[in-house]
Amino acid sequence: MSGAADDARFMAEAIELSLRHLGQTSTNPSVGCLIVKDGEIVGRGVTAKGGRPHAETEALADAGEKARGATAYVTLEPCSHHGKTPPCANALVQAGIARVVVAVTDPDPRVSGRGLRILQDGGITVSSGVLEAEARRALAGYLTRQTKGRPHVILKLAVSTDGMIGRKGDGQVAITGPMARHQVQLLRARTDAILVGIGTALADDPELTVRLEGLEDRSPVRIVLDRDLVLPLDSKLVRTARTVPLIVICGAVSGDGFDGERSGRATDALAARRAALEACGVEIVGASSVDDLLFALASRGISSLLVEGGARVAKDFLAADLVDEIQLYQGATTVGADGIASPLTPQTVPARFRLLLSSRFGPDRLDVFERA
Ligand code: AOF
Ligand code: ZN
Repeated sequence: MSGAADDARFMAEAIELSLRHLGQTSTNPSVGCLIVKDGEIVGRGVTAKGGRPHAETEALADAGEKARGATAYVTLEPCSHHGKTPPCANALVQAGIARVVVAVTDPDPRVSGRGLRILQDGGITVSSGVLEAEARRALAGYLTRQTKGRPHVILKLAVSTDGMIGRKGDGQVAITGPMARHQVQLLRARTDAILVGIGTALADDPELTVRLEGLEDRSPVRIVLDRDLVLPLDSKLVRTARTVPLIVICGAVSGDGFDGERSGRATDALAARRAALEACGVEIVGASSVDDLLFALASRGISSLLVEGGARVAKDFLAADLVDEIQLYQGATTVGADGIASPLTPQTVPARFRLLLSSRFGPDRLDVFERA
C-alpha cells in the first residue's frame, strides 16, 4: 500500500476512535489519536470524558517506549497551550515521535497553527489535511462553537409516505421501524443536547433519554421550548430532571414572536410555575429568538444540538438558517388525512443543503443533508 493510502487508512481509524466519546467531552472536542510503528498500531487514545486528558496523552501512555520513532495520527492539531497538563505538541516531541499526521488545524486562538510549529521546531515531520472533510464532520460541534459561537445544529425529521410527521391529537405514531429508532438513539448519545417544542412535549410525553444497553449514561441535556412554562410537573421530562438535566426555555423563541407586556396576574402565575419547575430540578432560561437561544446554550458549554420536533420548531430553525445538517428519515408508514404535514420532504429540502449520504434501516431510508 502507498504512503498516502496508509495515512488515509490510519486517519480513518483515528476518526472512528474519536467518535467513542463524542457528546461526552464538551466544551473540548473528542479527538482521536493513533500511534503507528512499522505499519502496526502501538497506541490508541481518545479525549477522556469531561475533556481531559487529551487524546495524545492517552495514546502516548498506551504506546509507552514504542512511541519512539513512530508516527502519530491525530484528528485535530495537537494543542500548544498549558492546560491542566503541558501541551500535547511538546509531549509528542518529548516522546520521540518522528512524524505527525493531522486532519484539521485547531481554530482555538490559543493553538491555531502553533501546535504544528512546535512539532516542526522539535524536528518532527508534519503532514496536515489528511481526511480533513471526514474529520471536520466528527469535530463539527467543536468547530461550529469555536468559529460561530453557537452549537452545531442537526434537524432530525421522520416523514411518512404521505409527507406527515405525526397525527393530530394525542399519542405518538410510529413513522419508522425499530432499526431507524435505534439509529436515532445512537445519534442522541453523540450529541450534547436535544430539543423539542412544547407541542411535542405535551402530545408525546417523551423522555428524550438514551435507552441503549451500555449507553444509558449518555443521555444529552434535554431542552424544551415552553414560552409560558406549561410543561406539567408530572411529565416524564420533569420527573427525570434530577437524573438527566432539563432546561426549559421561556420567552418567545418559537412561534409568532413576543406577545408584548404580560398582565400583572400573568406574570405572577408565570413566576409560580417557574418556582415549581425549579423545585423539581429544572433550569429555566429566557430567550427571545433562535439566535438568542443558541447563544445561551453555547455559553452553557453545549456544542451540538439535535432538534427533534415538532413542525413549528423545525420551521423556525430553518427560517432562521440555523440548521447545519438535516437527517431526514422516510418511513414506510402512511398516516392519512389527520396527519401533521412535515415542514420538509425529500423534494422540498432547500437548495442550500446538499445530500451527503443515504442509507437504509430496514424498511426506512435515511438521507443526510449538509448546509453547503
Ligand atoms: C488536543 N487533544 O484530545 C483535545 C484538544 O481546557 P483544555 O486545557 O483541555 O483545552 C481545551 C482546548 O484543547 C480545546 O479548545 C482544543 O483547542 C484543545 N483540545 N487538543 O491536543 C485533544 N481535546
Ligand atoms: Zn492537548
